[in-house]
Amino acid sequence: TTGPALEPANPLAKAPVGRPPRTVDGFAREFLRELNFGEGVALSRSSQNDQYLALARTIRHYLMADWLETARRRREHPTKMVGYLSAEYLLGRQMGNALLATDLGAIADQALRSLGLDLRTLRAQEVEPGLGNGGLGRLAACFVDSLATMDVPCIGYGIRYEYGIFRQTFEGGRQVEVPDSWLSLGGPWEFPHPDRAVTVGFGGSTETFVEETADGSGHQITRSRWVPAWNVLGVPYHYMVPGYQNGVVNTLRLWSARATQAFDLQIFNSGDYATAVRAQTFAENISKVLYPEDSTPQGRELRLQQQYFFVACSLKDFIDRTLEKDFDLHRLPERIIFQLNDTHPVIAIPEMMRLLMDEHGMEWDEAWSVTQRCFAYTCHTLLPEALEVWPVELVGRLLPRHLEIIYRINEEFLETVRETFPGDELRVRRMSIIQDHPERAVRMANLATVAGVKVNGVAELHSQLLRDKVLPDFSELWPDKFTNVTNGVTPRRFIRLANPTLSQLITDTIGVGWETKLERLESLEPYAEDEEFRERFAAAKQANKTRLRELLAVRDGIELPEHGMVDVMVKRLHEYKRQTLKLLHIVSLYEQIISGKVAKDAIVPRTFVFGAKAAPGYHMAKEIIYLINSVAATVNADERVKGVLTVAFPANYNVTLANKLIPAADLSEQISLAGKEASGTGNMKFALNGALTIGTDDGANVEIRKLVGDDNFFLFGMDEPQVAALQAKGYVPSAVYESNPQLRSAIDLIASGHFTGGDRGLAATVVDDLLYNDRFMTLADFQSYIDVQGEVDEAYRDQERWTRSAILNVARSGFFSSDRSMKDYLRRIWMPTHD
Ligand code: CRA
Repeated sequence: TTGPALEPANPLAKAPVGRPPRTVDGFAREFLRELNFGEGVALSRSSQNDQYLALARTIRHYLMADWLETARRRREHPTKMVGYLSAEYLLGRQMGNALLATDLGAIADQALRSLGLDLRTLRAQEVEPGLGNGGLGRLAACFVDSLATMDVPCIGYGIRYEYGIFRQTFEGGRQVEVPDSWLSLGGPWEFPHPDRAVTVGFGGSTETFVEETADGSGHQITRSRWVPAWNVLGVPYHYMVPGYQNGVVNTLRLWSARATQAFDLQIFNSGDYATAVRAQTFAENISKVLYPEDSTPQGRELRLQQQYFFVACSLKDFIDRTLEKDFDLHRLPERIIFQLNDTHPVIAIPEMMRLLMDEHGMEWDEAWSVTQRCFAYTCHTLLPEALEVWPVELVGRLLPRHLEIIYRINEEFLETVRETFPGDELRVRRMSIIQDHPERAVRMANLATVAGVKVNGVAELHSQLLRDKVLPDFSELWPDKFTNVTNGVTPRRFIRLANPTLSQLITDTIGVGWETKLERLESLEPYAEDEEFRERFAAAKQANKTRLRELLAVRDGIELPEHGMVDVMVKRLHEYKRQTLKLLHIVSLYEQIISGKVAKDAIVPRTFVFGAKAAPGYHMAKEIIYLINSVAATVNADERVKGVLTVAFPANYNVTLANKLIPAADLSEQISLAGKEASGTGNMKFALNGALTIGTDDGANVEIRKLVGDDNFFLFGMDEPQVAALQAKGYVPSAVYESNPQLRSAIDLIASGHFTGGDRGLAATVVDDLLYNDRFMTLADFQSYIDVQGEVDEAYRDQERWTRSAILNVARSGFFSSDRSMKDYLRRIWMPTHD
């Protein structure tokens, strides 16, 4: 608990915390002080890690006054806050971002130089916090960045996983996962507060008891209360979320699980040390590791424990610590809106009901009225297997009180459905929060939709399909509940930090300030016709390609050619994203050259770059990775295609690598089957960095194409209605194979074992799936893809035209700033009257 307000006699205590001097000497002194007093080493004896840690803490000092001041301001003038509830935050490295936010880059560089150190080397020491899988986690990181930059009060709540997303290595072309021990060399960006730990219960049972109502009428009501069987502690770790050069620093509060003290005592008394230690480990397991599934969660018990753990800590933290002591909880919706980042935190809904009723004495109707105004739900998927359902048996065992509450919410909800649609029991069954088949389970998306103020999809097409196909009954019942907020990305990290050369050119051309007003990029448009600007733009791209070549040579021992198109497909490995379609394109080009059907100099030299992690248990995805690596090895070693086709698959694609790869790309591959990719956010980063997109009419690609124009976007493949029609008609992939000689040659070459050392079996899993299953219609879109890739080649040959298009992509993509996404959330969901 926080102590009483201090009334110290020493006036120094009232002074604002000091800011270190923003001079080279001041910075150097601060750094040495940290090295000496913080790390306990002399410069001459310090390791690079010591230096990195001291540097991180030095930069932190420059943010501290703003952080404390932001917190004070928010406490003294409380307004409605955003509580962003997300199981993932894929933050990326912190140091570069903190230097940018404080505008200390040049000072730090010179100060370190004066001490014989190199800023770039020290920055490269940082292991990025990979506390997320992919798009959803990175989106959360972009959103908190934007909220700080816009000075919107927000607390990001999540889990401090001890191990984030695994580190990917390749052995013999196969993915091998290595634990990501990102904290092993110290966590200089975090502030642990073990004294502010929160207790969270699990298991046990509920009891009912009779109580007189609070109104003094003498009426009696039956209440329920939860008696958990075991507890864990949630220790908050605070992270700074600095706004961009605006003096605002918000907070990200991530929870770490510890065993409770009662627990330790019990152990001590029982004398059973081994059991005690095992139990301790059991408690701490809850925040041990991030589940590495992107979009397709495996419903594990520990995962539900994680979800409940972090939302229980977060709600308690907000109600007990963030609100004033005597705050009337009936007015809670005036002070908080919790945004549910997908279904992962949806158990917060019954938890809020439990807190309001069982701990704060509200009755059902009051509690429900409050709860219904405190949450909004973002759905991030269209894949039915990604909508989480939790077996009733499991919820009942882990969270018995919550299951009771969910049942009651469902009962009252289904009553409404029956009143609105009398006699329609099929509809009732479809809409029920509890499913009966294949097992009794809680449908978390339905629960979130019933309780939420709003439900939003993450791109226009996705929000439409969400209404029409995923939750049609709900959108019929409550059409106004549904809305769209198209995703966005932070221009600070993904343009300014990732692409300094382009950033400089933009600033030289349209002046400063575009980083926070990204729509201003539109004033670059006329420069597409300016030859000098085009030259500088192309030179920036070339510099980024050189930077990538140098990095991959050192990082992965990969040698890239100096010239030619850089064609990039980076994202999680998933069948619906269709990395195999990209692979078929490469194999087809290769096959046509080695068989003499196409002359080597008839095609534009290309470097194909892949980056993708597969969920460790996703067998097909891992086979695809193996096949990509096999094709890469064969193609790169074949003299007949040397200098024309190069395939690079650097291991361990993460935010750090993205920042180097995306700015170097000429072509962005966004080739999911239409109707499957909810939004995509990589697509936006590429367009903003001047890559042209080859893509289907899917997710946010639709909006990118609308904005950049058809002439500056390579559209191919079926659209969603065509996909649905083909599905309905019956899709036979082998028939496509039989009827298309070019496709046949490519698949036959793979099947022959040409890329797998002559072993046909090694390619069979992928080949057989394409021929006899092909759930995501790769073969159906093959010819269209190949044709449009031909157009890409043609366009690239005219470098002037290509650069013009690339410039227009940048100029017209300002819409995709996450600042704009945040404005949309504010207006449409969080503060509907906000302007
Ligand atoms: N896998 C979608 O698939 C989307 C991000 C962020 C995803 C992407 O198309 O851009 O969310 N969905 O909105 C998801 O995680 C649980 O669902 C993603 O990252």
